[in-house]
Amino acid sequence: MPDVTVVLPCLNEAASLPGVLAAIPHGYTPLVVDNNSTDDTAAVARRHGAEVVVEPRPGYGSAVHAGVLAATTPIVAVIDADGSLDPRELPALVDELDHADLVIGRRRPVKGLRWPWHARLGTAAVCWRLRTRYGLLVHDIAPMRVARRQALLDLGVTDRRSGYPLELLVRAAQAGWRVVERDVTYGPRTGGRSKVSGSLRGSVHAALDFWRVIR
Ligand SMILES: Nc1nc2c(ncn2[C@@H]2O[C@H](COP(=O)(O)OP(=O)(O)OP(=O)(O)O)[C@@H](O)[C@H]2O)c(=O)[nH]1
Ligand SMILES: [Mg+2]
Repeated sequence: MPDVTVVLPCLNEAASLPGVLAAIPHGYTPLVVDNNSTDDTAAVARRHGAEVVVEPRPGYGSAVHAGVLAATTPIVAVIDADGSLDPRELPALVDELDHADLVIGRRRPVKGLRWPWHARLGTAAVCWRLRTRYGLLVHDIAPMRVARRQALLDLGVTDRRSGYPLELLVRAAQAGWRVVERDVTYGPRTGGRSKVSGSLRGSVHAALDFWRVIR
């Protein structure tokens, strides 16, 4: 059984967390990074058996980085805490680490999923750039990913906002990492409110962050 920490960056995800934590594979360690939530995220996480790390610096990348730093296992996984991705699909990604340095999920929407057109278009544009400029054969922006912890830290990703996963991909390409993409199921968030694609502010921030990394 590989030793894996599942980092869950959270900003007000108390509603979705119980279901997400219940789906963490047996033997994997859930680590919730609470990033200034104003709901019960931290208490709910503890009640459902997760370790909680508090990261006051705002931003998705801040939360992810704090989680990877706090993890003590050789392998780390990162997954959204909104219930849209299924932690039960993580072991299949971890298995691929035999022949890869970074294994990322490619979101395949469930039937009828509302996935805003600007989010799809943004993802497609960014991935086209990753393929043509960085030679990475990817079709999604690594919404769910697994890697070896120390190698990930050594890569030195600096973005602390929404650009984190993209910068990770760019640096992985530059470092000659073997990056493997695998289909994962993408459903609706199971509670709480959207911070990125479902919000104008979140979408504009994400687009600016993406552009900074990829231009
Ligand atoms: N720590 C932290 N996490 C964030 C921040 N913004 C988003 N997240 C987390 O990143 C993940 C993705 O954000 P979502 O709000 O689901 O964005 P989305 O997937 O575009 O939108 P939905 O369609 O509602 O799922 C979730 O687990 C959020 O809790 C942030 O500023 N800080
Ligand atoms: Mg989401």
